[in-house]
Amino acid sequence: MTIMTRLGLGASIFAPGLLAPAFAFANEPQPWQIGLQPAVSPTMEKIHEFNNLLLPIISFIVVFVLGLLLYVMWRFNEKRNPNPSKTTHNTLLEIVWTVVPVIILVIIAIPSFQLLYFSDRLPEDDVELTVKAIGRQWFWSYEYPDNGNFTFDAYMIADEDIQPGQRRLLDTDYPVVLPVETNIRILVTAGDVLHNWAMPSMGIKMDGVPGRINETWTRIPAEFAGQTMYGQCSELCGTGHSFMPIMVKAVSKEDFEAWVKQAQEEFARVEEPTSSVELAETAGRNAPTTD
Ligand SMILES: [Cu+2]
Repeated sequence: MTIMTRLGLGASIFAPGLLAPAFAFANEPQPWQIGLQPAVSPTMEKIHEFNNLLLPIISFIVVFVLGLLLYVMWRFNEKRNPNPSKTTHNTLLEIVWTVVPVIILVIIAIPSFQLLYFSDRLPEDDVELTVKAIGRQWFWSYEYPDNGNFTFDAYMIADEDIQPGQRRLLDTDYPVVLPVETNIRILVTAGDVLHNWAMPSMGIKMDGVPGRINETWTRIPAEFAGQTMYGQCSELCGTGHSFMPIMVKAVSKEDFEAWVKQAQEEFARVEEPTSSVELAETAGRNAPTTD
């Protein structure tokens, strides 16, 4: 299949988004951005909340320690304090500076572990759609096992082929299309070396390991239908590491059904799976656990 036919299919479904990018909001890195991207998943919403807890704590600690340092430099320098105290122990002070950090760490650890387990995986019965991302040097392959198991590759648009409105180093020739308001299980693996499927606005950063399948999940709120999210491979995987971006297009459930129909024809499998990862799956090894 040529790039042109892929673009043709993409354009037929996403013409408004492709041709009039001014109307399409996109979750992507912004120039001089220091905060987090808007949340496009329950996990990312919780990461925002966690960040809002951490930010005041770390800010206070930084200011407090800086203040102590400045005070010590001012008050106890050689000129102002020529005869230093010979004190070596203060039991109360030592207990306080041990117990207070422990309390702070516990306050951080509880929501941290809650978040870790929340982002880990969906209960098996709640999965409504499974999508598999396979990192390769240097592009991503995607499989939709619930929808006829069609598969396609997503390559970065080269600089010389960039169209107005496309993002350099971020747009791919074919986006990963995901429906909103759907519990989506995302499986990540790799065909050659370590890669990492990272989508900041969804709070996902999942290693793709050859011969293993990692699992995570997302659920895109309805208001993001029609919008595009961008991410990048986040595990150094070779010279093309910077050039295998991830482009997710969120669509309504109806648009997803329509896209699946077209994609099934466009991306129908013509050959048997041959990669080592797929062979391993066929042999029943390394399948995601379903306990
Ligand atoms: Cu990679």
